Amino acid sequence: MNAQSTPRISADGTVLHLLLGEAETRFHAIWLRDNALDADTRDPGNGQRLITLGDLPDTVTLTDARLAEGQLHITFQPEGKTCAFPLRWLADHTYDTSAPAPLLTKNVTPWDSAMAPPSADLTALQTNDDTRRDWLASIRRYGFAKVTGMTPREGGLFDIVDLFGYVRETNYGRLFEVRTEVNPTNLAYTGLGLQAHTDNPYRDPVPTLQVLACLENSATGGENMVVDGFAAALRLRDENPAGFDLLAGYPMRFAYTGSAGVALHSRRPMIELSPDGTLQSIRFNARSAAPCTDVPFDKMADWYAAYRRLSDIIDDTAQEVHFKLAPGEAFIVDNTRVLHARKGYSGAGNRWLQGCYADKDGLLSTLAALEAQDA
Ligand code: AKG
Repeated sequence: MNAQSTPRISADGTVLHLLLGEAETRFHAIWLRDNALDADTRDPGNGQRLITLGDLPDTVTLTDARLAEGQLHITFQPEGKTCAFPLRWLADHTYDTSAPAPLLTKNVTPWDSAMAPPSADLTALQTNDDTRRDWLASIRRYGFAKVTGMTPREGGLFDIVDLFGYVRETNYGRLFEVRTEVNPTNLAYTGLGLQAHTDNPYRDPVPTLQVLACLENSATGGENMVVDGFAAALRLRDENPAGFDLLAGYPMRFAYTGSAGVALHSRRPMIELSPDGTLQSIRFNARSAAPCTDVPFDKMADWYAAYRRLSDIIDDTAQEVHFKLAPGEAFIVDNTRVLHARKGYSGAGNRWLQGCYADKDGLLSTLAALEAQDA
């Protein structure tokens, strides 16, 4: 079959064979009918599907398939309905592959201490769509980016969230103050060092983005570190595949009951995979780890060994990028992937950060819209 050859329909009419590029690919008749692009199937304005599967015949077959002007035209039976599919659209939506799902999606690149932090100036982000698109794309790729050139002021961190979406308010407020408090409701509000962690693992769903912006940082210490949790998980998998499977295969428990009226609990694995094996998220937070009760007795020792090794990998300076935020600087992390840490601080001077949460769906949506604008 060459590029212009006639598409072929299987003898029972349920499968279409089509040459796309160099390779022949198959589509099921039911898949094509369900995903038809015509105005009776999809609303032309908002793109939403107008039908349910119950509106389709029990058995859908194909009786005619031909190519014309870059489109595939096929006729569905028993409806007798002919629909057109752009070949480009079909190429973007093929599923006829035996390759296993990749461990990382295509827009994700793991990193270690050699990575230079992606960074952009706030005014440029607010005024230049290309800068904003590239900065958002680096958060999608690396799960982390810095912002410079902010005016150090209370609530200034919301300017960062305004670049792509909305704040996720929690029991810590719309924003939270990260500075030493007399009776802290969270160890983050002390001068203690904090091991690299993802925030709020005791929530389900977790806030998928976290922003931390610096207003003052004259104390000694208080540097920040970030660690790619996906890179750490991949390193564990290379060293100890069975340990990786244990952390991915059993739920961990996380809890927070540190302030009145709040009792947050979750039951999720530390390494979360999609059903077909792609790395989806990391939850790691020693402060909020609750007793693990879901690993069978005879696997608990191995589960702990894997947990200990993951913790050691996360603490390895070869995995971490570190920096000291200056007033007017901030960073954002993908809280489903990148862990953040802080060195302890003390002595003269002040350290004052403000933090807030937001969600990645809004960020990815804004990025996709900016990319579509360029396409
Ligand atoms: C948090 O608020 O989640 C922190 O880890 C605080 C980080 C810092 O103080 O730099």
